[in-house]
Amino acid sequence: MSDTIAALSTPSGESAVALVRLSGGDCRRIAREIFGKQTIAPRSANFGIYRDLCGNFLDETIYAFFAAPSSYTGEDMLEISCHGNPFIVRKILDDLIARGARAAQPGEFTRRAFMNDKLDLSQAEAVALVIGARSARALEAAQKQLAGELGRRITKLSDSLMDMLAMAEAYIDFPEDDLPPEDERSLIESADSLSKQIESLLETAKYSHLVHRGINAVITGSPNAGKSSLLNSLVGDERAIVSETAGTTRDFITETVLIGKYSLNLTDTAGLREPRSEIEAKGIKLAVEKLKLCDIRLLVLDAASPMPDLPAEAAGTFSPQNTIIALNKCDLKDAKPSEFQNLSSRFETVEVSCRKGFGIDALRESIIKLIEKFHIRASADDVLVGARHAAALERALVSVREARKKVASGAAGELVASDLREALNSLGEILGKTDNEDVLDRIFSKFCIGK
Ligand SMILES: Nc1nc2c(ncn2[C@@H]2O[C@H](COP(=O)(O)OP(=O)(O)OP(=O)(O)O)[C@@H](O)[C@H]2O)c(=O)[nH]1
Ligand SMILES: [Mg+2]
Repeated sequence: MSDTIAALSTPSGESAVALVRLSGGDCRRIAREIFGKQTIAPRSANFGIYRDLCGNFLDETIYAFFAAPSSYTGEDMLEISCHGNPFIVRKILDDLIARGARAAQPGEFTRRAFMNDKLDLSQAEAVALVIGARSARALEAAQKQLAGELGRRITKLSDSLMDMLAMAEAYIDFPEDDLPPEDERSLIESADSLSKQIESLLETAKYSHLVHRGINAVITGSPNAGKSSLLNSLVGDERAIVSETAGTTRDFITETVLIGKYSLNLTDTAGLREPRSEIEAKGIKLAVEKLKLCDIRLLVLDAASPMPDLPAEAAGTFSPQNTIIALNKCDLKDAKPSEFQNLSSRFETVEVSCRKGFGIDALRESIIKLIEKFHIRASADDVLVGARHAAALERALVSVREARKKVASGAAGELVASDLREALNSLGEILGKTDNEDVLDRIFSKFCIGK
């Protein structure tokens, strides 16, 4: 019987309700002792006075008992909802430990769910993704993974590999026989089809981090062009200082904004020009560093001023795939958007006025268009592959290609089978069909306590 773990599953701090969770063999006994009831119907909400071991009143609570295996972890579980006061929560947790439970490690509830086959490893990882999702697209992808979609795709690939393995192994016992041409053809076709499917999954790894961590976007341009005004317009708040003094922004400011289904980590930076002071020089250096590393750039130009001469180091980072021009101050009488035609023929350009608020929605649309054209595949029915999955898929792909090469060159079935087995092992790692404790420790340590 597993030991019983306990943790606060809601954020610590003041709240209307806090949820304390337990999982393990002692849940039933602990619930009976605390609430003084001999029988507790599983899966029902019960009102109960929480009294500690010494009989002191701690709180009025609602609790629910889940009997194994019909629970999140697959073990007996107890959930106690108390008032969201950190002091009450501390007393309850101390009492639970005095009654024989122990404090849960980060991710330990989900780890137990995985160990008890309630979730495969990709689903367990998805629990953290669902909780951390900050955009509609990230949530869509995380929920699909939690529902087992990645697991199903990997299982399908593994099934095809097993068919191929059976075919290759059939000839291991007869080394003097060559693989019949029709089996050889069938193995090659299967290997090609598998490679294609793995490659298509791997494609999503190129942008899954953009979906989950958000797209890093930098606002850049000359001093006074209206960069901070644009950040404020997109955030919908007076977040950055706006002033008519050129060179106002020095340090960078990052805010997360939602644009369509996507989350953008939007950074306002210092205006680019020949610096007039040491502090401004530092700000510009930081701005250029941010520009070099970001995913997309919003170049703000003052439509009423001539085209500025931007430093080559910054200008060199712009391409039509990663840059949108916001032609600002189009409300001014002397604004001349047509003078920027040279640029607007190459870059997506939107005429805006941060002061009057026009063009901002069009800019949002252009940002979505650019993201979906060059950065994140728009279709929502793909499952997104994370870095750990991608590494395993890459290894599987190498083995499948190697097996194909061997079949084509008439190598012995044994050698082909060995590559196919390697590929199967690599795919197995994605779903956790591995007993590598280090991998599991690494995955679950990223969770918070109580998950
Ligand atoms: N007429 C007009 N003025 C604007 C517009 N947007 C910004 N401004 C003004 O332009 C000036 C500079 O705006 P900021 O947003 O501070 O410009 P910035 O690019 O962040 O400037 P630095 O931080 O100094 O590089 C302020 O006086 C703003 O009020 C606009 O759309 N129309
Ligand atoms: Mg500024």
